[in-house]
Amino acid sequence: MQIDIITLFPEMFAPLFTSIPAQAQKKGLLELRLIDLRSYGTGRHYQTDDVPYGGGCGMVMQPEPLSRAIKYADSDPEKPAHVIFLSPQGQTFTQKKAEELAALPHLTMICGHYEGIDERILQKYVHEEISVGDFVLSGGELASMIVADAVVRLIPGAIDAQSAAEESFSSGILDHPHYTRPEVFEEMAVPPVLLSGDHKKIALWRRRQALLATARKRPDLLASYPLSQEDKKLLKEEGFSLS
Ligand code: 9D3
Repeated sequence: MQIDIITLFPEMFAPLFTSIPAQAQKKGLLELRLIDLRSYGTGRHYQTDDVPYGGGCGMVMQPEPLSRAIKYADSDPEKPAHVIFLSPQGQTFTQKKAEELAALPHLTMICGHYEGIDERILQKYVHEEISVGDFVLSGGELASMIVADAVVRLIPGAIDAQSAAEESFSSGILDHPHYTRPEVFEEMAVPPVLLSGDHKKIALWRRRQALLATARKRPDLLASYPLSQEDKKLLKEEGFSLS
């Protein structure tokens, strides 16, 4: 998979050269390109922004440097780019969207700054606008890293097969609690079932804990989760009323 990120701040992207995204690049599963928008700027000062038509405060990112950068990113007719603009006005990013994007061969993400980008870039080049949530960031860079990280770990081979299987099995509910050594930490013991060696029993306990944690902390998730009869019985026993 190829991911391009068009940005005025390529120095912000250390997280994508760490951990799982770094390993995915080393394994050849991912080709990540940071495209420095400044180098597509106009004139001796490589200008990339200008004052807004109609007046008002702040600056708008000019269309020409962006179109030059997008054309560079999307120059292989064998691998057409799906172009995303990170924007507070986009659809909110979800795991479902991450799965959709991970199936594509080529993503190009545009990071905005200042008041935004010239509308004609959206009109002609952008396929989709994505937000990462209803809060205000300083620009699209952190948002693009969130999208890239969530997508990269879904590329087959990027995380180990067992983690991927467990994650997919339990997706839509929260994780169960985790414990490691020591057996007693500051007077708190590890739940004995985890020391029992009974793998069937351990799996059941973890399922129960995951469902309970979800009911307690994120009841909104349970509403759209396909609970089995067994799951429902378990939650009722614990005093959760299900609608
Ligand atoms: C100062 C301009 N603001 C007027 C209300 C609008 C605005 C434009 C651009 C506010 C923030 C930004 C920068 N944010 C992003 O580029 C962004 C973002 C976000 O702020 N929140 C959640 N997801 C995203 S994706 C890109």
